[in-house]
Amino acid sequence: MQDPRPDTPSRAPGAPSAGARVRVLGIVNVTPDSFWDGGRLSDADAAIAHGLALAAQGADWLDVGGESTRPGSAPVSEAEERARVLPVIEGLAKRCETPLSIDTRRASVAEAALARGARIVNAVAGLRDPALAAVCAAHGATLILNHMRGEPATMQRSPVYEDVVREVRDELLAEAAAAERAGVARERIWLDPGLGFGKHSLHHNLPLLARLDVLVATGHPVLVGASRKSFIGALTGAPVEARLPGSLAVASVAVLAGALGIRAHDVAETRQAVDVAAAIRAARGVGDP
Ligand code: HH2
Repeated sequence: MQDPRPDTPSRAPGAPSAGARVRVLGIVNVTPDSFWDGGRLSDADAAIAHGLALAAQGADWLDVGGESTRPGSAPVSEAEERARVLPVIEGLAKRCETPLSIDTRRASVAEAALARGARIVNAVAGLRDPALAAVCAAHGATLILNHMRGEPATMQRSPVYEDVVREVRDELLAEAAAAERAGVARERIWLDPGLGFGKHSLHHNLPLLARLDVLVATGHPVLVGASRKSFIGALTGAPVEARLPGSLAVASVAVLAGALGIRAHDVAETRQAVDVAAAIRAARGVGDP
């Protein structure tokens, strides 16, 4: 049976239902400088074709971004960001049913994308642009709140936390409450620990994954983006082109901990890993002695 609200998981607050479908967000970066796929999609037509291919591989949502947020990256102008993403959103909205997400820091870009058919806002810098929440509310959009400490240009210099798991949860919950006050329905607000965004490779990213249950226990759906990120390289020595196995390991662990969304470059492989992990999670409690 078709899910009547394909961009919102059906689950009671407090815990993921065992059978909830885990969303795979396929990444469509229309950027010259993203850390893995930068420059591959040279124009809107190439980006649209890539998005359609990811949808065919099993992406539930397509996440279109026009500004790299890799550590050390420089911001792009609003005009440039709009020119990169809006034709792609428009083209994909015409050609496929897969819900589209706009990965942006700017409320103005989110608004323009929603007006052209996007249904989800991936607020990669959270509510640093506070107008983002009202824009989502006005469009009935789903809002992904990603945790970011500092700015991409400098965020990896020396991030400091006393208790990274508690601080990330509390900062995300404060933003979720602000989004609710602006009119976004609670069940449409997703939380993302923001792996690599102002986080030390191992001291911060690993505890956030090991205690993902703390975010899941908030009752908000949780999304995790680890695809090919540098902490996988720090753990394994693998260069970015060889980090798919580590990315699949993180996706599986996150799903077992209750994540309901995984953001990924490699959709076919991630789909399989996520479906297997979700089936194992659903079998908890079956056949207990
Ligand atoms: N990671 C990146 C970008 N957007 N959004 C969410 N919600 N969670 C993430 O972990 C996340 C994100 C960075 O990855 P990528 O888009 O591949 O690279 P770049 O920022 O260099 O474009």
